[in-house]
Amino acid sequence: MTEYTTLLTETRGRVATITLNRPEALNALNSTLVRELIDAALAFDADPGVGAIVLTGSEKAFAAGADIKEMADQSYADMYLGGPFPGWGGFERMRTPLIAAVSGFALGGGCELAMMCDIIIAADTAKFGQPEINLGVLPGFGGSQRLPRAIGKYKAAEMILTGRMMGAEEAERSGLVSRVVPASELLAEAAKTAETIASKSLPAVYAAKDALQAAQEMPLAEGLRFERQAFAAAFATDDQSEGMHAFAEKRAPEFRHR
Ligand code: CO8
Repeated sequence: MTEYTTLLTETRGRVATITLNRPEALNALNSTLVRELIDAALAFDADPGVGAIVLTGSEKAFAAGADIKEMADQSYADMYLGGPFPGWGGFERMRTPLIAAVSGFALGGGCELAMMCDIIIAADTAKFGQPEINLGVLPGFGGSQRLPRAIGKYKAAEMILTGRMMGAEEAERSGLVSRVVPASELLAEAAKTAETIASKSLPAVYAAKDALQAAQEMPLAEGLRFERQAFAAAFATDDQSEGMHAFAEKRAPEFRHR
């Protein structure tokens, strides 16, 4: 297994876990961490033995944002060329479902990283925010686009324009997180969710993730056409046949692709 300086990785069965590990900076996303995160995530994504990935941080911080000290002296051209963080495209196009397990601060790029995941499970201690306005900038990792889609324009505008943080309960009420659990149960709950996903047919999971992504990106009519095609295409897989016959025969399906 590859050794990283800012991450811990492990695989248990079909579930991989990536733990952000820069405790001295509350997991601030510097160029090394981002490069390692993309490498680790893409390696797991390419491994058919991995059916779901849990992404987590420490008890105090999922990630307190992009590394402000590293960014402070960057120019327009530096940032336009990708700043310290080129290569996000690959991360955003991953096919394996990602579950963010968030405890403590998820701020700025940390909140945006969580929003790049498919599911966000939050500890009751989690705090989400886009405080970039306090630094004289605005969200730059997708926050101004994903946050309003998740929680609506007015709440997103309040957070982005004032920099106010949102606690876990408010985040759940607002639709930013999938579920809130006691902090002590966070990793176990995230692992359980990941194991459930990883037990399904991999082609069906990939297609469902694609369709969910389409819902974020396409107008309704186009998204519905995408879904109709994807649904029909599922009938070209042996897992569809197995899944439906197993139901009729009152037994658990034995998916070939998982
Ligand atoms: N960057 C660098 N270092 C950080 C960061 C950060 N984002 N956050 C915390 N740290 C460091 C602190 O400087 C401190 O280091 P040191 O001990 O050397 O002084 C250490 O972590 C511990 O932090 P604090 O002492 O501040 O801990 P507190 O518990 O008092 O406060 C907070 C915790 C509230 C989370 C506080 O640290 C804070 O406000 N952090 C900054 C949050 C922030 O503004 N985040 C947004 C950053 S900008 C961004 O994310 C833009 C993303 C878009 C990039 C697009 C590129 C293309």
